[in-house]
Amino acid sequence: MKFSTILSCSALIFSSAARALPRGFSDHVLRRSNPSSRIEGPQPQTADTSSNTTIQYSGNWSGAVLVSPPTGEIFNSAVGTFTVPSMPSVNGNGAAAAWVGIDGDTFATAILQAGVFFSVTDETVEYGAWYEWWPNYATDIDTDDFPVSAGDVITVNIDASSNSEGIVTLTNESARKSFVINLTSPTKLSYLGGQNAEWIIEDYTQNGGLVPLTNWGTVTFVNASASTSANNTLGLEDATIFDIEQYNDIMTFVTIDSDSSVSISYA
Ligand SMILES: *[C@@H]1O[C@H](CO)[C@@H](O)[C@H](O)[C@H]1NC(C)=O
Ligand SMILES: *[C@@H]1O[C@H](CO)[C@@H](O)[C@H](O)[C@H]1NC(C)=O
Ligand SMILES: *[C@@H]1O[C@H](CO)[C@@H](O)[C@H](O)[C@H]1NC(C)=O
Ligand SMILES: *[C@@H]1O[C@H](CO)[C@@H](O)[C@H](O)[C@H]1NC(C)=O
Ligand SMILES: *[C@@H]1O[C@H](CO)[C@@H](O)[C@H](O)[C@H]1NC(C)=O
Ligand SMILES: CC(=O)N[C@H]1CO[C@H](CO)[C@@H](O)[C@@H]1O
Repeated sequence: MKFSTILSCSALIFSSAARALPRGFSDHVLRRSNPSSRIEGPQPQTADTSSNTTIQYSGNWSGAVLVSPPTGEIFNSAVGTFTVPSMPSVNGNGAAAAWVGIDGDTFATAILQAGVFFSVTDETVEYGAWYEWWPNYATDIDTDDFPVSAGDVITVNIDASSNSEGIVTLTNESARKSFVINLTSPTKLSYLGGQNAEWIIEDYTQNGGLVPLTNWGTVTFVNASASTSANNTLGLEDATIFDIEQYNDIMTFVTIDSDSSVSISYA
């Protein structure tokens, strides 16, 4: 696990010394967001025939993915805003994570991503912000520094300054507080390709196993877009919809509401 310098920002000053051991690590909770595990072969037919949107099934990911940048360009940023959901049901333990990222679908050797996890244990809901450059584990952001609760409006900015460096910014729009961190690729094998940009709710891995998926109701990413090396800004119009399918059950329902918005529901 690599530690990077932490930018101070207008509202919050973080001390790297104070964060030498993030809370998640001291608790031995190792979370990891994974590349999409696309499910190929015969697929259930739930496609909305009134549009030409492509639907793809995954064991892990639901949401919207821009599967490739325009020819000759690469994605170098992705942004989106969502409201942290209140869990509609706390019966049964489970979890999920909402995040914005670059790569990890067809470009499977890297993901630069950040977001919020929500986890239900014994009828208690826990939220936390995190960032990750896959294949590293997610790093939990100390909740004393960046508390997350249901109803918070969070903007996630993922900026790749090069294929091996990136800046992750999470902003609490309600409080105008930001958390900013510069990250570097954990290995030479995890340089970014800039081939995918995505807005996802994921069934993530914790301590080596997939968490049971919790019911988050609906999460809508708004003001969602990705930018490219040629300064093009792309919306979600041509995005591929991803639904989570496990054991032949489709667990999610995803709609692209507009060029800047995707809604992801637990089905
Ligand atoms: C973070 O990255 C930006 C852009 O590359 C750079 O301007 C800034 O100095 C970096 N900050 C730190 C603390 O390294
Ligand atoms: C779907 O694609 C066909 C062929 O390209 C086109 O004629 C039609 O207008 C498209 N439908 C929508 C809803 O975009
Ligand atoms: C966001 O702001 C709201 C309102 O000030 C506050 O209750 C909440 O704890 C903040 N969350 C974060 C992540 O800063
Ligand atoms: C989306 O962007 C518009 C225009 O910048 C802004 O007015 C609005 O507050 C944003 N929505 C959210 C939920 O942040
Ligand atoms: C993109 O925009 C930045 C900032 O305006 C500019 O410095 C850069 O040259 C532009 N790149 C291209 C490929 O147009
Ligand atoms: C259920 C499922 O498909 N889990 C997958 C999540 O993603 C990782 C990495 O791609 C796979 O190893 C898991 O099998």
